[in-house]
Amino acid sequence: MSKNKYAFFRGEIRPISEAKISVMTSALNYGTGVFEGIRAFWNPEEEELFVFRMADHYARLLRSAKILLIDLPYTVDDLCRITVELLRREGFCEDVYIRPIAFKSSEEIGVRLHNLESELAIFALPFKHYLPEGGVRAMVSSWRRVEDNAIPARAKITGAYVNSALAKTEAYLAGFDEAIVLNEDGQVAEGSAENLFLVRDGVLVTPPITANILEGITRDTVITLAKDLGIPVMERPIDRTELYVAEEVFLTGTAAGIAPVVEIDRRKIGAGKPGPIFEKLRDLYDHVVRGKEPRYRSWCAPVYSLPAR
Ligand code: PY5
Repeated sequence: MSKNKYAFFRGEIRPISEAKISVMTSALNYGTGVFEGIRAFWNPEEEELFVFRMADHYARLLRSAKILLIDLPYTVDDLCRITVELLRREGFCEDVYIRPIAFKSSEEIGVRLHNLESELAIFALPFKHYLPEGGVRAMVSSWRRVEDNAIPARAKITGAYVNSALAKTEAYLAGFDEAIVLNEDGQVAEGSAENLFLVRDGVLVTPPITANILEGITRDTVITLAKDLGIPVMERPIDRTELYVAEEVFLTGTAAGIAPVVEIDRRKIGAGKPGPIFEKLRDLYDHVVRGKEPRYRSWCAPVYSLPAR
C-alpha cells in the first residue's frame, strides 16, 4: 500500500493506480527522461506545508528537458500550480518529497531524441532521512563521474543515474554509507546524489559548476546562507587528498539536506564528528526551509493558506 494516493499523469491528477506506463516506453528502454527532487516541509506552528524553492526546481527541470529535446507544454508557473494542487489533494501534514519526471514516452524501437512524444508525471510521498543523521562514512568511488560530453551531469537525466547507482552500491557493499565521485580529471565532483563542500582554514570550498556536477539548489542555498553568515566561500577544483585533511566535509541535496561526513576512506574528518560550520549552516537551513526565517520566506511556497491560482 503506497503512502500517496495520487499522481499528475497525462494532464490530470489521477489515482496513483492509474499512473502506469508500457514496457515499450522509450525512456524505460534508453534512459531518456529528466527528473527533479523537491521537498516540502511541514511547519507545525503554522500548520502549513512549505514547498522549498519550487520555481527554481522547475526552472532546472525545463533546462534539463531542453538538453534532451523534451518539449513540455507547461511553464514554471503551471508546474508550481499543479504541484500545489496535487499536495492539497494528498492533504499531507508532514515532510514530503516531490518527484516530477518528464520523459520520452513513444512506444517504438529507435535510440534518438527527435520525433518522439514526451510526457510529464508528478507524484509526492512522505519522506524523512536519506543519509544517516549522526554522520556519514564515505569512500572515494572507483567509478568516475559522467562527463559533460558523454552524459551531462548538469541535466538531471534518468539514464545518468546508472553512474550514481554504481557508485552508491559499490560504497554500500564495501560497508560505507555514501560514495564520493571524482571526475575524469581525478578531482572531486560530488556525492552519488549530493553536492560536496569542505572547510579548509575556515573557508567553505566547493567544486565549480563546470566540474561535472549537478548545479544543486541546496548547494546554491548553502552558498547564500554561508555568505549571509559571513563565512567565506570559494568555488574551485578540489583534490582528492584535500578531503582527508579538511576540517569539515558535508554533502548537500534535496533528499539528503545538509549531511556531515565524519569519515572518508577510513580517515577521520576533523574531530570525527559534525563540525561547527556544518552545525551553524544546518541550524539555519532547518529554519529557512520551514518558513521560519522572514529573510528567506520567498523561497517557501505555502500549500494550504493561499487560494489555488
Ligand atoms: N548531485 C546529484 C548527482 C544529485 O542527484 C543531487 C540531487 C544533487 C547533487 C543535489 O541537488 P539539489 O540540491 O538540487 O537537490 N539528488 C536528488 C535529490 O532529490 C535525487 C536523490 C535520490 O536529492
